[in-house]
Amino acid sequence: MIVLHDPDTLLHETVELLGAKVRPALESPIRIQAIVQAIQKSHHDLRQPATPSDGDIRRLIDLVCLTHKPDYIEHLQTAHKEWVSAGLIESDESILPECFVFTNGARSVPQRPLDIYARAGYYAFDMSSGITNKTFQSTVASANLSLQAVEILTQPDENADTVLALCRPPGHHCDGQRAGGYCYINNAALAVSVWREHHADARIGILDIDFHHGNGTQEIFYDDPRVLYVSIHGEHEFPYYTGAAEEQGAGHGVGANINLPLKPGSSFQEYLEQLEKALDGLKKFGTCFLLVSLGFDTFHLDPLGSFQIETESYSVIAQTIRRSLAHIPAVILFEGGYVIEHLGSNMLAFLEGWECRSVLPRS
Ligand code: Q9C
Ligand code: ZN
Repeated sequence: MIVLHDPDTLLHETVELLGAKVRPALESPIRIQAIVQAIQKSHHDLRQPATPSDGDIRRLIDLVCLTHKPDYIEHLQTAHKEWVSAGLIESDESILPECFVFTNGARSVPQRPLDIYARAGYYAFDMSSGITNKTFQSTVASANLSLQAVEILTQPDENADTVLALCRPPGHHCDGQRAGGYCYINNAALAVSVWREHHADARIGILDIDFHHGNGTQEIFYDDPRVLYVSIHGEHEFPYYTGAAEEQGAGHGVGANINLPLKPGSSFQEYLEQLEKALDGLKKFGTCFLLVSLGFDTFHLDPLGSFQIETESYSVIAQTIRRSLAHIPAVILFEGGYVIEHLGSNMLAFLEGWECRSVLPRS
């Protein structure tokens, strides 16, 4: 498997609230380091994309702005500098929001605040998405991995059918103008935009198997009939206000959104039943390009998850996906997963199953 990693993804390090305490965020650079170490000791083809030129970055940002509002992206790029200049934080500290957009009985549409302090809350929906002096650089590197992964698939001489992008920060929680859940740029949405440059009318499937509902990805494609978003996630868990089975898409996109919530504590057997439904939906949709938002916070020991899934199960999950959607080109995007000591083995187990190295007896 071709695996893409960029050391710039390690630069972003922020804080979050755990209860009333400010702590280093669980979403940390050692997550990627643990996976890279495991990949280096394996047969997989670990690659670092060439440093993008200014023109490459401009193209990346243009593609990102098909999903995200330019003023939001500008905020990610400039807010930290502005907070430091205004004396609100030291340069090694993190921006955290004070006040989120709230309803005032729909008497007016919320406007972008003039106050830079207030803007942090305008462009976020939670406090797990702090901004540091390195956040934008890491976020661009993460997004670039998603772009490069798709580009590799479109090069015939590469002869690859799947690429894994070790994205960090993750992407599935942020929407067009709000960071949240450790996410700033939606890497899956970017991959869709890149694929569409080559195949304008493609029917694209997104299978989200992070423990959490990918509210951002759902939102971005909610009325899009050509992108099927399917998610298996913990019911009534973060981000709390989305992920119900009743959310099935809107407008032309009705039917192109499938939520498969599972009760906290669900077993691997229960998980596989939902996975079969998910794969059924993706096949019926006529998926010709697959994105997998892959999180290992479904692991039984994960501090942010509650499913009973063990390392070997990831081989079965991956093999079930691959056998069901055989020969469809795929990009796997890394999302959550917070048990550092098990991330490497969980990823290797997943890749082993994906490559169908005799995990399940063939039926
Ligand atoms: N403040 C992903 O797995 N809440 N995001 C953390 C402590 C945010 C999860 C609780 C959980 C975000 C990509
Ligand atoms: Zn997650």
